[in-house]
Amino acid sequence: MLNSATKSEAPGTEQELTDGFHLVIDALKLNGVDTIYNVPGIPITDLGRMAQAAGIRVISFRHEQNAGYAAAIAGFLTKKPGICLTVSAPGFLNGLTALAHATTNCYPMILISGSSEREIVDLQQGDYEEMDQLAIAKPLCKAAYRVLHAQDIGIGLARAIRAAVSGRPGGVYLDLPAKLFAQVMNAEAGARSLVKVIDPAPAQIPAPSAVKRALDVLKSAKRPLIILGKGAAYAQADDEIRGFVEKSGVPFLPMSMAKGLLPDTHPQCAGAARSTVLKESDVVMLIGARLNWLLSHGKGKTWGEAPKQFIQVDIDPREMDSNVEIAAPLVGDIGSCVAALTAAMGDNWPAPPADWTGAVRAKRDENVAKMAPKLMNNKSPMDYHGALGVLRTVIKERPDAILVNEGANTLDLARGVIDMYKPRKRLDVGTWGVMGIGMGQAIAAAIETGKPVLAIEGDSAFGFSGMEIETICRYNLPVCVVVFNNDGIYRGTDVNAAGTDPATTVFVKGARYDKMIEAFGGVGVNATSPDELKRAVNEAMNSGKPTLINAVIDPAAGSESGRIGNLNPQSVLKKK
Ligand code: OXT
Ligand code: ADP
Ligand code: MG
Repeated sequence: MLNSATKSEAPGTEQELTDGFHLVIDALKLNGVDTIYNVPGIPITDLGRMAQAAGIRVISFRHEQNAGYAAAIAGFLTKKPGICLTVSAPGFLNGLTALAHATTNCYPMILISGSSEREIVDLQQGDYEEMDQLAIAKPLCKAAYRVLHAQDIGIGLARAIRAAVSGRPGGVYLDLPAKLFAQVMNAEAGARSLVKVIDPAPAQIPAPSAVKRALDVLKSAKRPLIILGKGAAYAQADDEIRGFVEKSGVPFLPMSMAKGLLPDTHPQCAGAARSTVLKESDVVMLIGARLNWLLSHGKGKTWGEAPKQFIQVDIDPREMDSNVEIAAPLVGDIGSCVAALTAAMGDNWPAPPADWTGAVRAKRDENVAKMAPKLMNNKSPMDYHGALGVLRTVIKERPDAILVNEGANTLDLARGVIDMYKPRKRLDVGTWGVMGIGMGQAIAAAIETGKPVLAIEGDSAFGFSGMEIETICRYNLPVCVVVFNNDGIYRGTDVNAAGTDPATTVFVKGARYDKMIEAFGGVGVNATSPDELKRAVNEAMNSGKPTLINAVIDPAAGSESGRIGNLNPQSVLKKK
């Protein structure tokens, strides 16, 4: 129902009025927006209050970047744009990193920021929080719009929604100057100006000839491989994807956030034989995954000597040939593409050569067997494998729980050790490898799914968003944060030989992160062994109480930059 105010004018000419505040809220509600992630302040404090009063869930954070990461991952989880609301200039800039992150990761998100007065900003006369926000946002997102008149609020939001979710999803900026909120107009005209976006992300059906080409290449393979990326997880075409992969019989490799699309324990899963399948395969089908740095750009040592042909399924035609030649581009939405592939395979699709699938399975089993004993150790202080062995069982017993994960060693080892069983249950640092997504993602995951959340955080990674544990306690969310405390970034053992300052990568030794959450009424636990960790995490996941566990990890256990130390430039001069 329209929110409106009555204004008395001359007797007998009373009319129902509305204003910018109400129109923004009505437009959001009309388009099914039920949650806003925000930090209040001038000029949007009342917008948040009024949205809450109108039945939208408004989650207030301690820092806009975390609200932004929450909105971004809400977009990934729901296929609807996640909404982040910030104040002008500094609040806007704090939210902007998350908007750029959403765009880079293909998550639909809208950053709505209040802004200062155009007349003053454009003459650079020093308004309160003055900044030309639209110009700054433009290069960092998929689209950017400003609304100057109340009657354009409906259209402005419609444009933002379509831009965020259609085609390749991404971040959109919507600039709402302070003056707009108080603009008044006739309530009925206001209601008519709102737009309900019909079919915001229309199906994009692939051309039959492109489907045939892709299948011809796949059929010709002696050593085929399917790589599933987070675009495939985003598409919410879980049954179609599983049906296609199983019908093909081809080994599949899930990228980090595609883990669980099919269970990591599926007989065709090649996650534990990664280097082998990348090197040895002759035909690689990418489904919602880009050939960026995470796949070594499709070339070089990682991919071995064997000549390769690539099939790529993606909604963005410009992704094709971005790094190497794509023999069979298949452009369309993943649900439609995969359904078309399955249909065109017919009933007698040949299984891939048994020597290939057998070799992949053997390599996988060998790696899994090699890792198994490491996961059973009960060392104190813990090493990564001992601690992760416990958490692996926690997720196995609760396949519906959401796992959030960031850090370097904490990220890379957890990715390999913890099997996922269901789609969109693993959320992590994404394409940029960005630290700081942890608490924002954990909060949004709890809010959007209602499921318990386990956040496995390096101690450095946690520090980027740690203050949001107050938010977790305030909203009483079922989030268990486990801080892998190894006293530093990668390791806690570096020493500064040149002076008394600590080395650049180390933190306060023996810090007790568990004490932080106690300040806000949450449960804090110090765990020094896998047994203690197991007890504490099980209790937290069963009770749903906000919990932070300080997991004491051997400071010498990690390696520089985890699994990507090779990306560090090396000085030709001797290290001082
Ligand atoms: O096949 P092989 O033999 O090769 O074996 C592979 C698999 O087959 C096998 N495997 C298995 N074996 C057995 N069983 C199972 N189930 C199994 N599964 C797999 O294991 C190996 C490895 O498999 P994987 O992981 O799949 O393969 P690989 O080769 O690693 O894959 C390559 C990649 C590139 C795809 C993968 O490594 C990847 O996805 N990497 C992402 C890395 C990433 O994004 N890292 C984060 C950034 S690092 C750095 O930048 C950090 N910073 C700087 C900074 C950042 N990032 N952001 C901001 C805003 N500011 C600054 C900072 C500050 S990290 C960091 C903090 C770090 O300190 P913390 O305290 O937080 O963390 P700690 O390190 O713990 O101290
Ligand atoms: P990963 O990091 O898991 O490899 P990327 O983020 O690199 O995944 O790639 C995701 C890809 O998925 C992007 O190229 C994007 O265009 C594509 N994509 C996202 N949603 C869809 C969809 N619904 N249909 C088809 N492709 C999609
Ligand atoms: Mg650390």
